[in-house]
Amino acid sequence: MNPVYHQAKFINSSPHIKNAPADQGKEVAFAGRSNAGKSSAINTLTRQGSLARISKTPGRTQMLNFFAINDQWRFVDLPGYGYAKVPLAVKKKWHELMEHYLTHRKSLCGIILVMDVRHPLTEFDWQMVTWCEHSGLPLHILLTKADKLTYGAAKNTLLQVQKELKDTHFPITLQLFSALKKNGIDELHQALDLLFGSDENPDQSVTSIPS
Ligand SMILES: Nc1nc2c(ncn2[C@@H]2O[C@H](COP(=O)(O)OP(=O)(O)O)[C@@H](O)[C@H]2O)c(=O)[nH]1
Ligand SMILES: [Mg+2]
Repeated sequence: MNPVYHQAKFINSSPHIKNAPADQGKEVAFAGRSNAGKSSAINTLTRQGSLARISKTPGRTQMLNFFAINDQWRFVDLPGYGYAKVPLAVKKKWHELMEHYLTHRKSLCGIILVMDVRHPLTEFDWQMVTWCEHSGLPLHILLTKADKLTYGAAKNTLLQVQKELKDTHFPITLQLFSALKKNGIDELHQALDLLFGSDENPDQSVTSIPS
């Protein structure tokens, strides 16, 4: 467990990259289909019940939601994708926004791809895997809602997904997760520590500031 993630604070929401926080330090992005469980995963890993708004209406939140962990590290909750009822124009806009964000954001240091364990590796998930592969971005996959399956079935899915990704040529790690049962938090914290590329935590290097 890394308590640094518990201090995450909301910065802002924006439909454009131009309102994003300054492109410095390091940023980890949470991507995945609408309703996959991105916001719930952020709330669970930060131990903050309503930090990222949990939407019951899929496809509603076409926003980049930024959170500060400390003055160097951020999360961004990316707009969901793959919701069939979204009009074509919205899908096109989403595609442009994502492409722009993923190719231009210098502080982006890794992606957490959130998938519902019952529906892994959709066409959109593969697109994200391909984008990461092209840009050499490390990827960690969360197979969430693991509570919806028996442990054996969830484990089988994990192995199956691992097998399907074996031919990709960049670092991918994956795990089971449940926001409901709060399972997999330690593993997720460790994956985030690796994505942020540091066991040296900027906060821990400052012991105390004399007054
Ligand atoms: N059973 C279960 N439901 C979950 C889990 N994570 C999210 N959900 C539910 O799935 C729905 C979508 O979650 P949300 O976090 O808003 O997904 P997002 O659109 O990817 O941000 C909500 O109704 C959540 O309560 C989980 O681990 N287990
Ligand atoms: Mg959400």
